Amino acid sequence: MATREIITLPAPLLREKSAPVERVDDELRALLDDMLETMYAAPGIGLAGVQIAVPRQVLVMDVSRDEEARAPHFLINPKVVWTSDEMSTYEEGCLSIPEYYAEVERPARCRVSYIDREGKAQELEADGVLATCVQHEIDHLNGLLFIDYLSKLKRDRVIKKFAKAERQRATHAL
Ligand code: K1U
Ligand code: ZN
Repeated sequence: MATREIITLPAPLLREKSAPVERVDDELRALLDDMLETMYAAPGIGLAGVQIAVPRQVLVMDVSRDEEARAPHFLINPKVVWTSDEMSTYEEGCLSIPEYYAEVERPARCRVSYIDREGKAQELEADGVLATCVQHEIDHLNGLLFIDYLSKLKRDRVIKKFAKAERQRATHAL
């Protein structure tokens, strides 16, 4: 297992749609293991493949707050098949938008179909932070970021701040 670099705004890849996985094999399982290690090291509660510059439909999550009782989820080709009418608001963060947090409203519960790491079709019924997290991660697979749910004013301010930081990094690297 290894940790990988997490790409951040304004990386254009974050706006790309990820490709479906065709085959679940040892190479894919090694990728999922690296993603989990990267997520734990960050630290975070979720990570999509595209965030480590692998634009394939894979995500990992662990919303258990207890290091002694880890509960990792590995989802391949996930699809939201049902969402509740009831909504809930959660203060979200994103490892690709470091140190920025904002409240986002999403369906409070959802059901997601996916392929597990053994290649078997499964469904996940999620509520609470798991429902928020799985929707946030599936958004990544579609090139969406949580800032897209904010007002244009707030979103543009964040994008501008990260674009400026990137320009400064590029200038100092010269
Ligand atoms: O996808 C990501 O960028 C990871 C993101 C997931 C997420 C967080 C909050 C709401 C929805 C989705 C993160 O993990 S940000 C870091 C974070 O939330 C956290 C870090 C350490 C302890 C607990 C939470
Ligand atoms: Zn994110």
